[in-house]
Amino acid sequence: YHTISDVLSSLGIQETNAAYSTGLNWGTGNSGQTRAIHSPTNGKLIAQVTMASEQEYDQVITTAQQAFLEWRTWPSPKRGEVVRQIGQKLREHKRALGTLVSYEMGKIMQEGLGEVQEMIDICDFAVGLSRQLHGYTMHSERPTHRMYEQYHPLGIVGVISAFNFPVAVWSWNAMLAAICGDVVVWKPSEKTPLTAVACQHIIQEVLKQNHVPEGVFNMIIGDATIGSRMAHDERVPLISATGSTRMGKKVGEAVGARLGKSLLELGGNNAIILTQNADLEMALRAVVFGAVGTAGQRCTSTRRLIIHDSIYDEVKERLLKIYPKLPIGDPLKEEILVGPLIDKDAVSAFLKALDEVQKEGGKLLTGGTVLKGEEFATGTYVTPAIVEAQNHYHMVQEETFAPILYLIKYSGEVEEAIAIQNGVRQGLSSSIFSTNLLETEAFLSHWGSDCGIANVNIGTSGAEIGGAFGGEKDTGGGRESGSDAWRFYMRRQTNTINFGRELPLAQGIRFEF
Ligand code: UN1
Repeated sequence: YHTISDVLSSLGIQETNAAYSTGLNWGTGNSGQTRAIHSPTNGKLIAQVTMASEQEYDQVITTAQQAFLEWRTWPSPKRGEVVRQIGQKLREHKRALGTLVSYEMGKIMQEGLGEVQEMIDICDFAVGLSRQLHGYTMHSERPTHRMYEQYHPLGIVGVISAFNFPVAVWSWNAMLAAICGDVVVWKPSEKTPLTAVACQHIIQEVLKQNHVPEGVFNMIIGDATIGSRMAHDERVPLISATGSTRMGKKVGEAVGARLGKSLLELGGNNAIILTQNADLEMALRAVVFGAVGTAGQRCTSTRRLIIHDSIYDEVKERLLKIYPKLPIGDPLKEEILVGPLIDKDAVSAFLKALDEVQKEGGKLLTGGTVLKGEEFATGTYVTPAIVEAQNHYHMVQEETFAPILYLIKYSGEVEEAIAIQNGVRQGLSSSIFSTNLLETEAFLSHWGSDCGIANVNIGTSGAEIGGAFGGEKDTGGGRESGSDAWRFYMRRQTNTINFGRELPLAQGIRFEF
């Protein structure tokens, strides 16, 4: 593609000013509140969207409710067939959508393509799953009785996604929800609405051709107001939200107050442990990808490096050789490894964190500057930073969504490193590099890493969709994508069937009259 308008027209997008989509139809918005979207890569205006009004929100929810009544009656493999075709469309448009992700969000092209690949992967996964939404059968304590459980569709799933994975997170939720017989109302991040508009365009034809009712895959443009409305809305039994812990607590509270279900995928403060038995070649590749990949804006980004003191100086020296050479710039250029941050607010947060951590005693070893010059005129390009720090520093305890890597030293056994790694409020991803089985197994044991993801000789980011994705503590406890995460998108029903001519009571209770 030569220009972004080539990309848009290859995706069939003429108008970007949509406020909502019901899968088949679009609404242009009547709130009068528009939002201009500028690319963090070059500051150019790429789209103008309109915030959906309260009335439009209600309209979408009503359409979704209607759609659910029909969609839930479709056999799951038939719903899977629709998802299969969506996967095919994503394959066709992988390059265009990946480019748009890169342009709107700022992640490098390789990662933009990777994100679309994750969408394709979850489609494949969901198609297979559509034939195996299974429950258990149990033996009854009563004669001529049978017990089993079934999973039934839940209703509307509200999906609140973040800017950093503007489209993949939707697909992890939406494709599972779809085969489960649910309908989806997606509120993309207000920072990256264009890629969401693109997704709705990509699926639209498939939905039409398969006579999927209007309202199964909905998208609504809005800010926190719409998110909050959805969280409080009893018509939405499940809210799946990705974003900061602050946002997640609000959503969880609102959904909890009405006893709805929430699936929260919140902040991480992910660490890699390097023991004296680490293969440093492998480890350094993982550390650098984890720390500067997506410019440090993944929830799985590596934020802390916990290094045994016997190898500390060597690791530090080698990182300090690699960092200054990292190619920073336009993420659409192939040779670039570090793109911009999402916006200037993110840059301020980056600078502020570095400032504060130095006040606490942290030592800035490299990076931490905002790049200047014509190529970087947006003011969103920064040099990834490495800081020597201690785990208890206030800033080290926080998730700063930017490329800052904290080096932390430990000197004892692996247990000491694990205690440091666990010594934060978040619990998303974790990793150890060691070729010593005693160390790696301790890390994976009951008393090892307390995170939802614990890797050995692999970094903290870049999980495959086949596993359940999510974390503990302040990360929110939700699990999305693979394994049996689908169960959360359904309601479980236990059925007991008496095929005899007596009515024995459970627990042997006698009740004669
Ligand atoms: C996120 O940052 O919100 O494991 C998700 C990873 C990716 C997903 C990250 N598969 O880094």
